[in-house]
Amino acid sequence: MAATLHRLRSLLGAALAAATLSMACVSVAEAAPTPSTDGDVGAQIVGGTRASTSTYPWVVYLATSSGFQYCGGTLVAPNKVVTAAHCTEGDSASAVRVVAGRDDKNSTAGTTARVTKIWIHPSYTDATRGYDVSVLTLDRNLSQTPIKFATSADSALYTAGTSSTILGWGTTSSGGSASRYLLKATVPLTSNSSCASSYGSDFIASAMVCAGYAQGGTDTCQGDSGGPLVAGGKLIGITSWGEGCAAAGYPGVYTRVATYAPQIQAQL
Ligand code: 4AZ
Repeated sequence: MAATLHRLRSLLGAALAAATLSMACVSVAEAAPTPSTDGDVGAQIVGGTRASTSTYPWVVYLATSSGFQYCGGTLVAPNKVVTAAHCTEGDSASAVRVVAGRDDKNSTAGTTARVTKIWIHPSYTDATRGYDVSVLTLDRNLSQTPIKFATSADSALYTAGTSSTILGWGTTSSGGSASRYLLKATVPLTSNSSCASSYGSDFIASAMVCAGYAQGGTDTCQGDSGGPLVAGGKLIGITSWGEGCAAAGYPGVYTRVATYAPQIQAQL
């Protein structure tokens, strides 16, 4: 199964391949419609709609030094971003940029920060083994408002059926093009037993939480990794992995933030 899992490096790999081919610029713009912010036109993340960083100020994206967006992240303190370990594995801090306050990747809105430190959970090896969490320290305090993250006191937020929000600039279909704009969607959390039925022993309930409709159609996708899963006004998950995107019977899998709250807190 692991060979069919789609993760962030597919997008960064595309960027690096493009650089190798000496393309002057990697265009991430879609020819697709450009629905107005918070409208309901178009089908994006997969099955989502446009959102504004004014409404979700803590959602950020990770970019290469040439500006290519390859992952998401969440501001949890003025100079700290939570993302996925699989987004930062092998990176040097000096190569990573964090972009805040920019809905449209083809704009210069908001702020681009540099990264001075990358912390990766020391037990991380592969997203399907858990520990898919990383904390970035920025070179400045951002003006955007951070969000609180779930702790062991927030177990109620993980109840099956809880309505959660996913956000990102990733692809709008599995293997498709990345979104030019920030997109959002609402998905219900699944039960642990349901997610175990989907993914077998790759699903580790203590380390992960799943979200999506049984019939599929709405999900995070490539390039959304590292971004937020939010419920009850808190960061409860980090976009991590899944079998394709938005497929019936295969919900998205998210790092269970409450499990790693002590390690995250120790980085703040
Ligand atoms: C990715 O590659 C990715 N459908 C993120 C989430 C999911 C699949 C892939 C879940 O970033």
